[in-house]
Amino acid sequence: MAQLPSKTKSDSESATKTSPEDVPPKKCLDDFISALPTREGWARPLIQYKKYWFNPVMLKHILLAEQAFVPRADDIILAAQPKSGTTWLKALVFAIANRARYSFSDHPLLTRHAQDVVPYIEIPGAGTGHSDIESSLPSPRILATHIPLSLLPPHTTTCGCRIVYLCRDPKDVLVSRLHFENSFTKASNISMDNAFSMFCEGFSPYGPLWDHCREYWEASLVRPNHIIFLKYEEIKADPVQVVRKLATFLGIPLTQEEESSGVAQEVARLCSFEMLTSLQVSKVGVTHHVGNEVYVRSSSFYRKGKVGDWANHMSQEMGEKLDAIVEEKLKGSGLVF
Ligand code: PAP
Repeated sequence: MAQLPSKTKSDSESATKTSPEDVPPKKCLDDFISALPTREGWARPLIQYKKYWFNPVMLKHILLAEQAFVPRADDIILAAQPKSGTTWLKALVFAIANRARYSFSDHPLLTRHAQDVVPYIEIPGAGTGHSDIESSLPSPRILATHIPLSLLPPHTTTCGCRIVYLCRDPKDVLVSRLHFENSFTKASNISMDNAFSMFCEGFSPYGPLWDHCREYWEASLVRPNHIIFLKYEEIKADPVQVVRKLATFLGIPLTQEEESSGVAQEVARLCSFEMLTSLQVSKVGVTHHVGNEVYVRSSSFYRKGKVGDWANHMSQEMGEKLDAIVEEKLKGSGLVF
């Protein structure tokens, strides 16, 4: 049972909340970012901005989004700490929101990468990202983000839009992160021990993980009609039930007729790890272009898709240590993993 948070939303947000005045003009962004603390260790150096660590290219786009992104009351925003199952969530929400539009046998998700059907607020390219293209998307938009709640563009949490936040056991996030980092280039060879130490310090892309989760968790308790907090493990345990829950949260609950014809089961099957990884579009090519700055192999978004794979990569003792750190950091919030 969730306890009420010890801090109110306004307390936790005001601690780090950014505002457009804090962000330098576009032409000065590179200088601004290069003056921030930098640390190496992951495949690319990370920059610290207001307690969170970012890839410098991403940080620039987050700051640009801060100035340019205009949220709409009917937006659906999918938020997650990276490697928590964003790809899965994108597929699920896209399929739920468009279920009247597409047949399951001839569905866009069968030919388009799940990452590409929902644009990121902070990642331009592939038709996305705080650009003219994004602002011209028809309502209701489905958008994704890894941006911490306290750094979201102004009014995103208060404009009335719905936010779906997805978190995952931090141990599995770490293992997924390590494999993802080591897949960037052949030269990337970060050890589990190093990744573990960095992660335990809160030093990881969009980390500390616990602050990221805690901000959305606390906001979801304050505004449950606008922010829903999900766990990867919960979707794994009963994807069909989560499809129903998401449809209801989004204001488009499944009808009796849809229940009878098995729509929730069809959505869960279409978005399953087995289905998505069987598709050609998940096996070849690249996705996520930010100019030429960032690209990722399409296949890198799928690895094992399991709960508890951490135990194959770190010792029991390491698992317990990370659990204890996370528990301590989340103390008083009511959020537990
Ligand atoms: P991102 O942060 O780069 O967007 P994200 O999709 O959040 O990645 O996380 C990737 C993880 O979700 C991978 O976990 P793993 O490394 O432990 O295997 C990936 O396998 C998993 N994943 C992607 N799609 C699905 C799915 N349909 N069902 C279950 N897990 C999935």
